[in-house]
Amino acid sequence: MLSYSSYILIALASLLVTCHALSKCQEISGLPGVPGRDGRKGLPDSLASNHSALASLKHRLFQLEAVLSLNGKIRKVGEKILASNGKKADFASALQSCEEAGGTLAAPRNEEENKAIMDIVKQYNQYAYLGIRKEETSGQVRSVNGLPLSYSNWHQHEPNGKGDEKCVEMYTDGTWNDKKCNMYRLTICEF
Ligand code: MAN
Ligand code: CA
Repeated sequence: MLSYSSYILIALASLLVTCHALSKCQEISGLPGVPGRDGRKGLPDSLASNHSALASLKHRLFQLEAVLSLNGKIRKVGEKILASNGKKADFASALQSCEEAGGTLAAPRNEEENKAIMDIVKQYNQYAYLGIRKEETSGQVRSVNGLPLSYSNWHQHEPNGKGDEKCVEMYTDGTWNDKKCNMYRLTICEF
């Protein structure tokens, strides 16, 4: 009668023989003490190649972001990327352009984001619509994703438009004004 550990040894031995015969050993080459082909101790080759594929993707993304930032095409702030198509549009069309591109109209959640959006407003020297609007009935100010605002940067005496001005524009000094939604304002999106 063979002991339990003998069965395990026999099973492991036949696995190694089979895998060598079929040249399929990379799946188990990461077993403790069996380095993978690239010498990465304990990491199976399949994981090691995922790791290096991810590392090259990361490097490529870094390069692309660097080029786009250098050319003033994007601004990175925290996890957000901000970008403008340089076009002026009414609020609904501006929002639509951003959503079609996979983002939404930029809505600053803090001073740092507000400053990053202001930099784009200054770059184009055009007031921009923010992704913020007044709720139809209550008039409560919300971001277009429906969240109530926890940050604001109203210009002095704003918002003053009552029911008349349901959208929000950013001035070149970064302050906000409630404004009619049918003006032509710079489109700035966040992704
Ligand atoms: C205009 C509009 C208003 C704004 C005032 C400020 O009337 O842009 O939204 O509040 O100017 O003077
Ligand atoms: Ca106003």
